Amino acid sequence: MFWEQDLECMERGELKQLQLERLQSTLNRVSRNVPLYRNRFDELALDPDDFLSLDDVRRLPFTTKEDIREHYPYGLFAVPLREVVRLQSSSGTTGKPTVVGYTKNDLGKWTDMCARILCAGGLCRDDVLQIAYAYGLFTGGFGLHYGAERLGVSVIPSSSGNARRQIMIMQDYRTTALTCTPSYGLHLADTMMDMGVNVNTLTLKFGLFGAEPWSEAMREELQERLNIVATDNYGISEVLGPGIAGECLERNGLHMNEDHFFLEIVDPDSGDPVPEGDIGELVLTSLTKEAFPVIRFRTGDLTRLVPGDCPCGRTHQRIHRVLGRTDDMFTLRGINVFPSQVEQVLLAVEGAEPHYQILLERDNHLDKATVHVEVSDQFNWDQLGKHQELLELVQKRLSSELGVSFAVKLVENKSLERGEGKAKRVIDKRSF
Ligand code: DLL
Repeated sequence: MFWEQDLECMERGELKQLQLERLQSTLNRVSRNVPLYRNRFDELALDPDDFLSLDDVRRLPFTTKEDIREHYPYGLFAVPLREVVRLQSSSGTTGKPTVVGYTKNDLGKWTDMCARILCAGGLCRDDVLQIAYAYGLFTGGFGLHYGAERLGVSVIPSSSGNARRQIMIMQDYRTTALTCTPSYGLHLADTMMDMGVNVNTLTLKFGLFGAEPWSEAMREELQERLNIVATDNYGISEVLGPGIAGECLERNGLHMNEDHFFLEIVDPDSGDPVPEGDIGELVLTSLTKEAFPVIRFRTGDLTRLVPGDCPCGRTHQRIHRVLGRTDDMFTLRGINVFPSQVEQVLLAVEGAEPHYQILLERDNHLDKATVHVEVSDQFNWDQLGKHQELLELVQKRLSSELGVSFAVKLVENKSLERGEGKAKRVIDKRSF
């Protein structure tokens, strides 16, 4: 039922003390080893040894994705590269990369945190877990893989894609649990129907879903169609990857691994803490990371604290499922995309204008994105070959630069609506 009961059910006062000690040691480490943090502390005349209470965190400046990009690739590492044993990257970051590193100790902790999430989601060593997240630079596959092995689960590293093969594996290997994005989970349910597979003949019991926004309605659909108990888990590569927070079987909010992270919910505009229980931006500070600790990292994800004790006995604070983003980033089939990345690609293609609109839809439970791109005013619409050539070029570039495929539609010059203020780049018709 628990992976690390002593830590997961720690008395709150004791937990706060542990957090404070770990915060002090993290602040000391970053101020010694990371010039960005050292300079910021110096500018504000802050001494890490002066942090005597967790509330003092508010005196520290925020860290943003922009800071990480500016110090690409290794500028924010707090240990020499020879101590780093793993490198991973944020999803969809080919255009704007962020690289994260882990020491041997970091990997051990990450593994435990993922084991915790999987255990909270119902798994034990009797289970057979199919991991249908991508393995590679994306943190989903490897992160959960190691956690599952540590838990003693039988792991099937099927990775992402090839839905029919996934279902064949599910039948033959007697998979009892599935982990992937919720949209892929529904796609697998659809594929099962196409293949005439009756879900009742399968051995599935649990589904652990994350890496993209989803809703309660989607949970119900997944539970019903796959005949499983479906839980939500949250992660972000800049902070760790999967394993940051996850639901227990109560399915009423995600327990944050507070012995490893200090969490704040702030007003995205003012940066001030919101009243307890109000919606705001999740800000995370590492408490145990060695290679790549982050201080007050603005995740861009909107959520709120879930009040009250959880009947499961875990004392770690729960957060509500992610309710949205503070920026225009969207998640497409689990891959993060910023409209500015699309813009960069368009700017590099002759004949395409950087006036565009991205339409997001859900087709058969799979995300579909269509980029409407204005062509230059000299474009000759009568030349069919040219039309096809430009379309294919934009499509190819988008998929190779962003790591996820888009449909492309060329439209007349100046045909997309020009607003007074901010251009509306993304129309999201998916319902979460
Ligand atoms: O998506 C890590 C992960 C892998 C989490 C597997 C869970 C399972 P990134 O690629 O850096 O990392 O994307 C992080 O995805 O800021 C959220 O906007 C979104 N996201 C992640 N989990 C959830 C979730 C991985 N459960 C970004 N609900 C985050 C809603 C989520 N959004």
